[in-house]
Amino acid sequence: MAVSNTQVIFDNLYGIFTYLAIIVGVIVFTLMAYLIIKYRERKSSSDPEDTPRLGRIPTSRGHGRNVLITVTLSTFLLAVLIITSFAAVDTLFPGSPPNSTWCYGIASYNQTQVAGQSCPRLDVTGHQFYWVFRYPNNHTYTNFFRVPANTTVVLDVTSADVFHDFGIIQFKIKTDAIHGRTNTIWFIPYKTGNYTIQCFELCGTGHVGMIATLDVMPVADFQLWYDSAK
Ligand SMILES: [Cu+2]
Repeated sequence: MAVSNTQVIFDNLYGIFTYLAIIVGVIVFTLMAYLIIKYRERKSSSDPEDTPRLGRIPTSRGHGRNVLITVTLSTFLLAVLIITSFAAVDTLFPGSPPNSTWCYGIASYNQTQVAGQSCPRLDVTGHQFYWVFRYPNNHTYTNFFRVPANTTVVLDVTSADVFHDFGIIQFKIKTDAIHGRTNTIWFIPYKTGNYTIQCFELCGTGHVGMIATLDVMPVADFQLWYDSAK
């Protein structure tokens, strides 16, 4: 079962690349084997009429149709890959994060408006060498944060010092954390449990230990935890 919508988006994209690669690979290698066998050297072989020879201008070999077919197919394949890739990027990094009806009805953390609707929206700050998560109620947590499942979560990521890169491994998303700049990412977690956050930008001697945990909770549990947070 998928753990987040972002995982689904990347898995689908990866699937398209993989299946197209398999189809192209099978066609190319089958054709190659067929041609190698068909045109192999035989005792009776002689060079065809239009074989290039030194000192003779090559004649047209009349393969225009083959060229047209291969160029058309390649263009089609590349168009599919380019369009699906840009569609995925456009979904994950929109100008403004998407809305979610799931955000309704949980009043206490509904403090941030995203295009007319509320979602849990946290400030994430990278430090050498830890992550700080700030909720709309100004409570902060180090190397740990919680969100409700099946809810659009929006993270505004920045850095307090050098370049970091915030990534949630299982969700397959990450973004640079840069001082003086905010990069926004979003996701919908589907499955409760703990997930690993890691820094993906070599940021100093403690970089390797710059690991945090995301705890995805059932909505009601999250509500209780959030309301009791002091
Ligand atoms: Cu770092």
